Amino acid sequence: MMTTDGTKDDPILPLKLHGPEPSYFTGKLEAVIRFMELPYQRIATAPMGNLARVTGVAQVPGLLLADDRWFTDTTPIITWLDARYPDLEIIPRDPVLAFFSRLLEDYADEWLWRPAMHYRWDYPLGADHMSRVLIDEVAADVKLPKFIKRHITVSRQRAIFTKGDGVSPATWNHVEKIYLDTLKHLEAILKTRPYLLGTRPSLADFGFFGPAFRHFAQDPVSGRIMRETAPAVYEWTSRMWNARDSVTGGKLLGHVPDDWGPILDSIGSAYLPYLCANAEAWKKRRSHFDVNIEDAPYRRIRTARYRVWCLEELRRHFDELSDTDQQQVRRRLEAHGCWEPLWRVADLASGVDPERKAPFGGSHSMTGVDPSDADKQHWLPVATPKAKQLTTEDMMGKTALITGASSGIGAELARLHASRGGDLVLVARREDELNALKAELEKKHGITATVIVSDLAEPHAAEKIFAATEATGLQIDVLMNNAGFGGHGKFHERDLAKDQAMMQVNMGAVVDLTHLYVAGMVRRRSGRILHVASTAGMLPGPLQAVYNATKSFVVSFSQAIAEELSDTGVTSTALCPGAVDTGFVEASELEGAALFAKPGASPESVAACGYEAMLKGDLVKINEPSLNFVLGWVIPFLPRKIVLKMSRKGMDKKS
Ligand SMILES: N[C@@H](CCC(=O)N[C@@H](CS)C(=O)NCC(=O)O)C(=O)O
Repeated sequence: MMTTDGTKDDPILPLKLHGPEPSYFTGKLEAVIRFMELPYQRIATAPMGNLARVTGVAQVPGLLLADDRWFTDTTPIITWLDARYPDLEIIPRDPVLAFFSRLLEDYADEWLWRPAMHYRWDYPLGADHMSRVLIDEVAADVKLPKFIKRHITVSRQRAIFTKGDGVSPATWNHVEKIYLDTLKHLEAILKTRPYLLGTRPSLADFGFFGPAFRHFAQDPVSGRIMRETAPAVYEWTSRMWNARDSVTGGKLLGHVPDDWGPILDSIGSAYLPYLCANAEAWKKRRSHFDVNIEDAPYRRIRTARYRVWCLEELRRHFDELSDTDQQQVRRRLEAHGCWEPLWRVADLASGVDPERKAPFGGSHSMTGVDPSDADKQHWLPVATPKAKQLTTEDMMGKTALITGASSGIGAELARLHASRGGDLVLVARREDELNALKAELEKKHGITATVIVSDLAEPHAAEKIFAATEATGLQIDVLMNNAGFGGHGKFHERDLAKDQAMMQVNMGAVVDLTHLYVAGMVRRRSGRILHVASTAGMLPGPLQAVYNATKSFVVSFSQAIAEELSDTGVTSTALCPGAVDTGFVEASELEGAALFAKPGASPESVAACGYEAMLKGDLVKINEPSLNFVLGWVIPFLPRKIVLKMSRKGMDKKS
């Protein structure tokens, strides 16, 4: 994979590293990529939910390879890169040294996180500085005044990462001691050699570099302490940023020198006991737990599933060693009090990455947020883009399922969709009519139409339709719930079975089909739903009591889900036509009703109006402007009794 001029020729390059500049783990991975001399570009990411949708977890960094694969979680990413470029020996080839490197990396990743967050967010100097930097990097397009964005950011970070992670007046000193001791121990090491395990950087260096560079060296309070008390660490931090395989050269030591003793002691007395308490809490499914660490009383620490996995990984790395290496590692771990806590908690089962897919696919974030909540992962309210207005061209190749498609508005909707190059699933009871429409549209527009014969009055009709489209692998991009019928007469004199069937078709099937198909649309973040309701849904209907109530249900249901779906790329539109010239009047026993005395709108014009409203993502569309005015501006201001009388008049039949 090396070209003759020394550059790398690899289809995964160049890399795109997504993460904000001040991020601990983004800095860690960036240093690895720089050392490996891989071409890359860093991209600030906003909002977090966008990254979560592609990586599966709401955390940074996310790494995009040039072959379009996304990676997440620096530990497995580094393992993967190390295997791809083995000559660079990021992870030492000596198995014992490799084990300790992983242990040190893990300690730096997880145990130094708390003091790093503490210095950044608990000191006003740190919080003030970093909230300014962070909102510009990740929340520039959030439409709020900056001081509010900064306030929300600081409160959120404290709630999750300091206070929510057990930092309190009672543990403050202990948390700071972790940092001060780390500086002291690293200073002693770095006074004797340029890198932590020799004269070239390796996994342990990159692990400690994460907190050291982006947090400790740069944040105002911890930075000042580092400059004043640990100049060798300060120098090493810059050296790491500048390290390049081709110029750095150097060698790794063959063993972990004794100067690592104090840090290994701290792993035994503090980090591993914390991991054990966390693992116990996870086993009991507790969201928070209390633990005393080196006499510091940590209370209500958030349980981190990811850190149960960290412990599992350490055990796995040990188990994978040869017998002699295991003995050597064990002796060293025992000497520093690490052996017993490594195994203290039996039967770990984090369930993180059971198929060992990392770094592909999401793991778990430290905030413990379920990946399925990924969309919510921005701590500031992000202005969610309105679902895009579609043009008719956008319908090309999109499949629409239309109920009641054999005639009237349904058939016209099918014709419209086909004329825009969209495929169809035509649903109705009358097979012959459906087949005729299928033949007509396939011939005329070269689209594919699938016929499903179904009586939506049957309770499980929607499930059967869904099973049929699933079985044939048909993805429904557009759902048009058009089927429906009415009925005339006084409610108490009508056949109840007819009204029950009407409720099933007009409401039950609508809810069922929408529920079954909307999930896939949300997942794909794209979809259109059109409900053919009625102006009857906007007022009670004496002599059509159940019908108007069913349409009122549809108008209400469609609007409510439209709001729920507002940030998903899916829209729901209720079309409310007045009288239309279809078979509806006959099928609904309405011949002679005053309202239908004059000719109604043509099904073509109503379908065109509804289809366009659906493309725009309108909430409610009334096809006639005059009706729109009466229903919106007259009826609501009239006394109810008068409205009912007017409505009844429209339904009265001349005898
Ligand atoms: N184990 C992960 C940890 C990544 C991580 O926790 N990153 C932090 C920022 S440095 C994050 O995304 N936090 C989520 C948040 O702040 O909501 C890794 O190594 O990549």
